[in-house]
Amino acid sequence: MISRRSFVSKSALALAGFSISKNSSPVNISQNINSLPIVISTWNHGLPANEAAWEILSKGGNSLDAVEAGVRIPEADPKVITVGYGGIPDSGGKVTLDACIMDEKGRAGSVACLENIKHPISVARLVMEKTPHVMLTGKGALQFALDNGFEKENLLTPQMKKPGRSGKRKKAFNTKINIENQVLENHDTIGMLAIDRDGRISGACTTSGMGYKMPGRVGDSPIIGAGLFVDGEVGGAAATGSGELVMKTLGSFLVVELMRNGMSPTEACEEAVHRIAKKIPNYQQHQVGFIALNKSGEYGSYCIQPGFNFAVKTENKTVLEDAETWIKKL
Ligand code: SD4
Repeated sequence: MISRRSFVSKSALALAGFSISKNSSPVNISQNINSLPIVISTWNHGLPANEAAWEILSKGGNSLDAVEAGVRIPEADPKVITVGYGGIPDSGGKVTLDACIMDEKGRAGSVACLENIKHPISVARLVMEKTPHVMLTGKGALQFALDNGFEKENLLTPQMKKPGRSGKRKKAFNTKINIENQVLENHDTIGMLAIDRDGRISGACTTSGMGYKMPGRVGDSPIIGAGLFVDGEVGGAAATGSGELVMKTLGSFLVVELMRNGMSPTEACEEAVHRIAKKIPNYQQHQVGFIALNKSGEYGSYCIQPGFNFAVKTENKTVLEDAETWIKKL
């Protein structure tokens, strides 16, 4: 049965000239809901990240350059302890980074378990642009970065070395993972989606991953289709939260496919969260949040439990919005 919100939204889309398809042909986008350009990104560190992206978008620049420049802001900021430099280490005390990037042509690049490089997103972009591959990991990714002029840096900040943190390290990650209200700092990957003035959509996702994770663990963030997916004909989606849940449901790809078949961004994100709730036992002990942006500039988001917000920037709007949540419905 179709919900009222879904019906209203689909009717509005139909009136706005969208063709709503139940098969896999792309949504026909004939009108912009938000003015372009537009950029959206996860969590409150998305606000300064969006500003950096906007610098490029507002001058008519490419969304690919914009998302890279945008997410480099939290990557370089030691106060953001879940992305890049200053990120929470793994249980062995090492900061290992995951990132990926994708453009409207379906090109994609990714790095996983990368150490000692402050801007994994820029390495991911080079993987996309300079290699025949999509993903490089660990030592190979580091070597590739060094070969391309990146410098080796110590990413473990004094704050992350403090003795008070060793207790947390011992607990590691073995029981329940990323329970938002128990491990407060254990979230905050940045996922960013942008459409430039020419209608090109790109996305980027970068993280130090789950805090105190097992050495070698890779989450959803560098996995194309899980942490991020972009289809130039439809839109894009990005995920944050417990990566394992997103990987098991290929969340971002799912959101984009649902939009292709006529759902609004919010409805698509809700359905992806619903899929997790249906398939994954104990999902209530986790947080997962999705953001999505369709080609028309319409955006939306949805998460498992309260607490997830995302930043939006357009010509007329600079806001942090709370995502709709699933748990309140139980
Ligand atoms: C991961 N999804 O490594 C990342 C962590 C994260 O909000 O986004 N937390 O599983």
